[in-house]
Amino acid sequence: MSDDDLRQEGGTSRRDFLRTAGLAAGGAVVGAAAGAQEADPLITEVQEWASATGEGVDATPYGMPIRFESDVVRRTVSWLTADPISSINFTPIHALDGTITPQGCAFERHHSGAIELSKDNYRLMITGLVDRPLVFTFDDLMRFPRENHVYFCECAANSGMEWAGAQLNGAQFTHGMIHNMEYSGVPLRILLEEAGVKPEGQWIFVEGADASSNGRSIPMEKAMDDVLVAFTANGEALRKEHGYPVRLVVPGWEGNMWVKWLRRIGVTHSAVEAREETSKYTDLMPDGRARKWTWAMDAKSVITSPSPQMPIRHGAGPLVLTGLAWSGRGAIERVDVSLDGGVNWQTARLAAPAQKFALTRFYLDIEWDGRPMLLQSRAIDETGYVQPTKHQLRAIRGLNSVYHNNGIQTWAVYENGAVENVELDA
Ligand SMILES: Nc1nc2c(c(=O)[nH]1)N[C@H]1C(S)=C(S)[C@@H](COP(=O)(O)O)O[C@H]1N2
Ligand SMILES: [Mo]
Repeated sequence: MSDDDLRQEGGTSRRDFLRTAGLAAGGAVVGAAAGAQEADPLITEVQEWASATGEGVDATPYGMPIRFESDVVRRTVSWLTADPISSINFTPIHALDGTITPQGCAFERHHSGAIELSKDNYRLMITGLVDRPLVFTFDDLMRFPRENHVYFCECAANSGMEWAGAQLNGAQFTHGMIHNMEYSGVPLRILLEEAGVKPEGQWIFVEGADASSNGRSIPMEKAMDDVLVAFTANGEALRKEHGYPVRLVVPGWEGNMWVKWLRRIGVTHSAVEAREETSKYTDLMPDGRARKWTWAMDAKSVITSPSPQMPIRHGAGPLVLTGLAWSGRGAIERVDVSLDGGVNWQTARLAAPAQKFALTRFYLDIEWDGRPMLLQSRAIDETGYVQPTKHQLRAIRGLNSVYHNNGIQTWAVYENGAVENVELDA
């Protein structure tokens, strides 16, 4: 089972949203300030939680989110694939802030389920066109110099269900096949140099220890550049579902190359030989030809709040618009936000200087007048590339693609604060 099985259902286009927007029930309290003066028993009276002691430090050896946050979890869409072992779940990006994705809610994509592989049983082999074929234990890997980097990992199928029209009502589902973590690992270059790559070794073929093996080819130039053989994410060991004990991290490139439970690296001759073995990830064009070699993820962004799962609960007045932007070709340079479906644009504030191949958080602080909005965000990366509209993208790629949908997302915000996934007419 591969990502090719991700099915698109006949797009429930919501082109007539403008009419419904006009009819949406009112209820916005115009002019309400963020903060009130009246006496509130929650601040004036002694509460139950202040009248007794809380839990001791021995209660929770490994912490979990408090129960009030129990809806901030990965979710699946049941019709995507036939079986959960070959499926995808989605990061709750609508409910997170900052840029780091906690491992416990970082999306998962498996072709044959998450396996349990111990450090003791772990081996990594480097074979093929090398001077010294090598097999490393986990402890061997720990003796090589390490680096730390924050990188996003986006499945090429992220937003794939939206090609034919607005379909899934939530940023989690439209854009949640992405996570962003801080990895510690050994640069792959160091291990390849240890094995001694022969001059004719131009590609590597990487495989995992799971039944699917998820074999993928990577050009030597990338392998020698910034690819990491990683064993921690956000400071702790990789979770089972992200490839414990070791996964490949391929910055900026599509998630399917980030091989989990990394087992074998074969150094091979030519691009063609290596790529033909596994050229599964292609983008079908309207004329029947297919785009291949589409490894880097193009610049993309999405407003995470407000969004369908994060309606506006407070009526008119101060409103924080926020979202995420990223590019597999370099750092994010600028993010623009539109409140009127792309007619006018304002430059958003980046929460921190953008880092190459990592998620960038943006904010736009506005005074909402309580009227309907058509929210969009548009990412621009350091190469000057501007995130296209969905219409611009479809004009080139047609409707048959699954992968690499980086078109601009539109959220319709209604007067009552509800938010819906919509598409604009061209
Ligand atoms: N061994 C192995 N590696 C794999 C896969 C797999 O099924 N097996 N899935 C790939 C795909 S398609 C994606 S998008 C990423 C997802 O990584 P995650 O599960 O940590 O989010 O892992 C990639 N690496
Ligand atoms: Mo993927």
